[in-house]
Amino acid sequence: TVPNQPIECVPTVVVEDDRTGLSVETLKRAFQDNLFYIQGKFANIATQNDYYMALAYTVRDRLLRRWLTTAETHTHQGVRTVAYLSAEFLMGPHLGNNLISLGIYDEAKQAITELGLDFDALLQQEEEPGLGNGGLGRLAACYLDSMASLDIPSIGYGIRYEFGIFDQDIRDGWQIESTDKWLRYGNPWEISRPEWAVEVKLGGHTERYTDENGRNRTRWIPHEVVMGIPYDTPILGYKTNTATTLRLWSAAAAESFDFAAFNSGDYFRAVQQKTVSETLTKVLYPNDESAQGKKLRLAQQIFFVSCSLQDMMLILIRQGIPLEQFHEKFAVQLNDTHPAIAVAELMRLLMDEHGIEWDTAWRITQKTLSYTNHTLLPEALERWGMGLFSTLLPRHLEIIYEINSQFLDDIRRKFPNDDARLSRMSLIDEAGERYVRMAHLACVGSHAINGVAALHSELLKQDVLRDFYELYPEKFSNKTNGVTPRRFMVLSNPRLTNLITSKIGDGWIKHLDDLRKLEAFVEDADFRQQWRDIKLAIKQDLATYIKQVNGIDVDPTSLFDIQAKRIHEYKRQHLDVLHIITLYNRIKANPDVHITPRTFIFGGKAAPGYFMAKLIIKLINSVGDVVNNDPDVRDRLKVVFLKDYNVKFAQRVYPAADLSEQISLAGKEASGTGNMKFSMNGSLTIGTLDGANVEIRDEVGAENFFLFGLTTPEVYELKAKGYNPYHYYESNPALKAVIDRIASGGFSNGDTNLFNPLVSTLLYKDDYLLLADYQSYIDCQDRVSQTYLDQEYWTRLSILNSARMGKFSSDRSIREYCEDIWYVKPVAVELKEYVQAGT
Ligand code: GLG
Repeated sequence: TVPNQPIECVPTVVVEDDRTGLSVETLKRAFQDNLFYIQGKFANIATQNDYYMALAYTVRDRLLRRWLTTAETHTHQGVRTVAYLSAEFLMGPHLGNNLISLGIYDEAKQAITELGLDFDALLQQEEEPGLGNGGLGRLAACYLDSMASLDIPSIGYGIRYEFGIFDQDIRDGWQIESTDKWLRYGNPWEISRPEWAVEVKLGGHTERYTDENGRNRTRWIPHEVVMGIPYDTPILGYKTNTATTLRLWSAAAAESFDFAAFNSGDYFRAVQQKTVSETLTKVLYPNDESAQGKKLRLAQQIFFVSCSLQDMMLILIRQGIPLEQFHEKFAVQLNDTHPAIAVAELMRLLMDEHGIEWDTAWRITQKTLSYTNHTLLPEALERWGMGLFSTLLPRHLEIIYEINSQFLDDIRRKFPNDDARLSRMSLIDEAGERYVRMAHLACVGSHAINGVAALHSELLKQDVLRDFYELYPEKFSNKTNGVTPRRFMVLSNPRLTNLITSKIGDGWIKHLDDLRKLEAFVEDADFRQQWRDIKLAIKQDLATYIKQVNGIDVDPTSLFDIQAKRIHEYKRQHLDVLHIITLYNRIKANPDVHITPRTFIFGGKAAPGYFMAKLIIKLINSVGDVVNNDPDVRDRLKVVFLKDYNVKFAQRVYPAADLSEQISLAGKEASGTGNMKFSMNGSLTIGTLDGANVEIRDEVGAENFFLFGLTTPEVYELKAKGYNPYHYYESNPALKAVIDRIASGGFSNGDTNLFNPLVSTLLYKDDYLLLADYQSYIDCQDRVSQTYLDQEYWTRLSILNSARMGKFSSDRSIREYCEDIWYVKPVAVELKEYVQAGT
């Protein structure tokens, strides 16, 4: 069906019209047009969602020319492209961000307002695509924004989960999960491309055969074939013409009907195959930082990896580029081990499907792939039981065995007579039940391995990947995470953005280091007053929201102390709770004691099967019930758990914080990225020397950071010499009183069982050393309370925190990946004769 004459799709001269124009009048007309022709409604019966959709389509139209021109430019110039493979992309709502990137936020707001509608309500109407758990998925989203903004040819590949991360409700203090039906009312941002579908094989067995050239080859006879349908979403860079693609794969049955069954009258069985296939991309696994070894999860991984690699090959084949050049045209980044099966799959495709010899295929594979590790937690390191692996991926297992045998030979040559090393490094864990080790596979098959903060990268080399570092030191580097200031400042904090821009211009939005220019205004009392007024107004807004949703009155002038992130024992939300109870005990002992008023705000989801994390949520709410309602407290302390923390909500929360809690046990949090988002928005940090906190403190200066707790070497040392939490409990009366109040039912109406699992874990196990860090944390919090009393001084620190966060732009991270790992250069996209973004 290819036309004989190529059709000229891109007219050379384009007149601004209702699909492209950026003026208020044009936007209004376009909106009304879309309401009528796309939504099919007259205004009098249109719902809020219809209005949202009409606006979304209006904005999408304005992305399309940039998007298509980007793809065309890249194809035409034969550029090298970054393919970012990630099982999670936690994008957050698209509408506001696209308006910012196009530079028409104010125009759109005016247009919608003039039509008599509530613009903010329309932004809120968007169901965010929650296709990720937390930091890892959000990092992928920030990196797409930066790659587009820096004009880096790139594509994000992932999974189009029909149900993303569950919605969280709180009932009687407990987390209740419900299905995230984000696609219910349609998704205006995506375009499906069924014509580019590919097939993925699963199960079955392999066979040897001799090809027409007399070469021994392998073919895989699968048990099942599933189709992958790509859905594309444009990701426009900030005020540039480059729009990158997020390509998410959805599973479908290869044949919707099994015709044999259909003809024999078994209609039900005929349709069943369809249901089974589609299950593959139904739901995101809601476990942050834990690997669970479930069959469907492995199927999801091979599914999206195979679809993506085949897609890249088709892109080359369509252009007549030989696959021997694969590594020259694509730099494929593995976001954690979830896509690590790419090592075996790329080998398989090159050899079995395209007849390339092993040695060439192996060279291509290693040059193409690079691997980012995101965790040191042993429970998060993926390994797959041999039984499951061989049933689902028989051919990949053969390839992995061959890679392993050559790899082990290599180690034998470099480290003779070191059997312990061989078994530690093998791709197969042979101790007891056999497993495939995905991190090892990723390390062997990649040319570059990186951690996500300086400390984390060091610990990888010393600890988790030490043997690999000794074998290939040249592969290792650090790439400290970053976050996009477009979403997390410009979009979510317009008031602060305008103030900053009024002083230093808007260059900082693309060159975040420019924020340093704010330091010149620290001694300007007017500026400090404006800075404070803005923070107060934002806190007032959050207070209104809290009143609406939680029914709790909070004082916007109190210190907003926020911990918002996934709930996990290593992140130590319960250490924060121990502090709250400490203050409460002080009040109970002496109601007139001086207390700096504080509002403790928590947000975050717990993995549905993670009992301790869910109990921590219950504890926070139970402590809140007591503290918030005790007349002795006199409203000086308030505890709020905000339900259903997600990107949309995070955007409200970061700007409202005075204090950001980054209190993980040193050596456990790979980087953290919320720490960066808070600090950029002028929050101070209380934190341990963990993850990127270390670098944040280096940047803002020790005097602008509330540091407490053991360092990583001290943690190792304490554990080595035998840690006894009970000793801390016995010897610290304040700590004992806190634990006793929980244990004795002080927050559970006298029930001593409810929180017993938490209490006894702390007293007798305490893997995350809460009791060891308790006193240091409390002392530090007392310094925080003292400091907050001097508002002028606090404001100076707040300004300096923002001013010194330049390093933590994801633009900086992406530049480093481009230079050291991907070797990819920016490519300008020209629209010619056309309205440029942001003009
Ligand atoms: C991980 C880590 C975080 C890190 C994030 C992005 O736990 O510390 O900031 O990835 O690299 N699993 C995660 O969310």
